[in-house]
Amino acid sequence: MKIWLNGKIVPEEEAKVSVFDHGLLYGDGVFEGIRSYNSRIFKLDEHLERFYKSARAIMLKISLSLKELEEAIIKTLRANNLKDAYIRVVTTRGVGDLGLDPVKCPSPTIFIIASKIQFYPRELYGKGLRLVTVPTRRSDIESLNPAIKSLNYLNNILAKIEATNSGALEALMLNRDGYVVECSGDNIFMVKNGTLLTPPISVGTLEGITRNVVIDLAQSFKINCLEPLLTRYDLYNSDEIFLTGTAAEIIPVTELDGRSIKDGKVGPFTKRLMLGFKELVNQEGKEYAL
Ligand code: PXG
Repeated sequence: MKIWLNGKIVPEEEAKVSVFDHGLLYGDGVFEGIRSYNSRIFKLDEHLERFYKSARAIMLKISLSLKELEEAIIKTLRANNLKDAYIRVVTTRGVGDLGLDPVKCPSPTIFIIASKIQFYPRELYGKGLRLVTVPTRRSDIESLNPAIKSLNYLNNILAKIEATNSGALEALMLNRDGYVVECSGDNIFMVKNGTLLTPPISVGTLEGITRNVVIDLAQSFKINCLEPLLTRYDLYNSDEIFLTGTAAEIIPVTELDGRSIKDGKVGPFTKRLMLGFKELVNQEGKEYAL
């Protein structure tokens, strides 16, 4: 595998960062996960916009222009001969001393990994995932705003550990007030009486790119979509549940906290949106030649 690191394509074995990099010492940095399908990078502009916004929020300057970063991503895809890829773009505060102070880190580290990823087992897309609510609450907006896609993912990792300990692959996370926020690495949707519902950004949800794609798809299918406050009670009594994420795409949930959702089968709205999503990723996106 070839990695793009600080402006150069290097072999995986040579793609190394310092133990003094604040990305490692403190999780001081931001990242994006992007997909390409059949030589098209899906929602590239949206991902890069979020990347620059995350960096701005933590006062981290990205040395590359948008155009240069786009070129670097395509260069990485070419170097690895990938038509279908999961792309990870990461920038950290860079090398500093053992103190927290980011001012002492003069040059940010930036790297791009392009690889393959299969998030959930294939068969779960046909039969649905088992989800559990975990005790760890999602970070408060006032503490560490989840809108910032930072390298500080311990909140989500704790949730993932709790889900794994309960034998589930994904964790449902609530906020301090007990409202449904999202999962450890995916957004959540439910269907009730033909209406699509997803938690609002204001409860501390990451504004997922896939979440927005699903909202747009619903609109084009004339499916009503709302963003109300949701509780676990609402989810337990829903007709359908599914999760969205760049890596996961759209994955059905057929059980939550031991309750089967409706009849425990993947519902018609989920199926229709999954199909619509599949069509979209093959039509849209920034094309590149290998
Ligand atoms: N919520 C959170 C907290 C995320 O981290 C999403 C929602 C979905 O957003 P997009 O824009 O991808 O539709 C994410 C993205 C992992 C992993 O291994 C997950 C993400 C990123 C990197 C790794 O679970 N999630």
